[in-house]
Amino acid sequence: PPDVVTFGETMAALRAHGALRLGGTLGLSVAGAESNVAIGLARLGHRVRWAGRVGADELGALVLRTLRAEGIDTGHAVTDDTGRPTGLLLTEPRLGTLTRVSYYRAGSAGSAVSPVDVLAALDAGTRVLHLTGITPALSTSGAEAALAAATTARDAGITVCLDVNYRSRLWTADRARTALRPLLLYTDLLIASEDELPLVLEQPGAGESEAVSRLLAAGVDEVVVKRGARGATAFTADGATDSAARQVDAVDLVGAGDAFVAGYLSGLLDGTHIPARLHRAVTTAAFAVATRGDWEGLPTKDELGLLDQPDGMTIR
Ligand code: KDG
Repeated sequence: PPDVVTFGETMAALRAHGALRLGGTLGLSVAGAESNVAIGLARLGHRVRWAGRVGADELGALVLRTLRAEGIDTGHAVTDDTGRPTGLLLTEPRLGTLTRVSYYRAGSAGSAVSPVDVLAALDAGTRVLHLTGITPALSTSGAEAALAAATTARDAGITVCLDVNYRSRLWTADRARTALRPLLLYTDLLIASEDELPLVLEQPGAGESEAVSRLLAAGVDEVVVKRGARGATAFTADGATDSAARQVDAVDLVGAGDAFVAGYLSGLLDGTHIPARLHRAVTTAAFAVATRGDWEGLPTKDELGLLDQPDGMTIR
């Protein structure tokens, strides 16, 4: 069985070099929060299965080929035969590290992912199910798939990881809260950025420590709060553990959160304690921000130590 099962929408990513409205050349790649995590984990040596839906088109073939090339098991991925296309995402670096994203994903194959698609992928012996708050934002069937997977995983003793991953282009905070709150009942490990925490609270007004206490009291074992360049904190019943971020020159912030999750889950799968999980998470996140693309720059296990090398060094 795989160590980790994940699913969600992976799109074709068209990346501009400057403002989109000026035209010019675009680079073609793929992007999806869950598959970014899958790639990060596979590069670190873990067995990962991705079980989303793609269109029966060339871009769907690109998504599956890319994931397979990264060593991810796509045997349970579904190719939609009803004419829904693979979704598309366009990115433009607009100002420094500020990137603007446009989605072309309404009615996509990925958004039609359903409980039947994903339940088949959850083999006994799987250790972690990774979900993000993007999937429930896509469609009713996506929300049902996330909930069905979480309940089934909980029953099977599989650790459920949920990254809130709020996308304001896809839904409102109120809709997100309504859909994500039920998922929390089955979540063992919750990962959120500071500004996303209120989205998973019944009463959004609470401060961070209050919010975290409520989540832990509601049955979440571990709450990890990401603070970007200021690092991250992991909270459990035993207390809080802080980690600073690794200092790198940021060139592209997209994908940093997914890289962080991959590093954190990798540490968890390797049986390390919280400080080591956080250290690996801030390390993989630093690789993501210091390189272009959502996932292309993620490290293999052998490369994790590269950040400890002096700047400007040549490895011969
Ligand atoms: O986390 C990076 C993702 O945002 C990107 O890969 C695309 O999944 C994506 C989304 O829905 O924004």
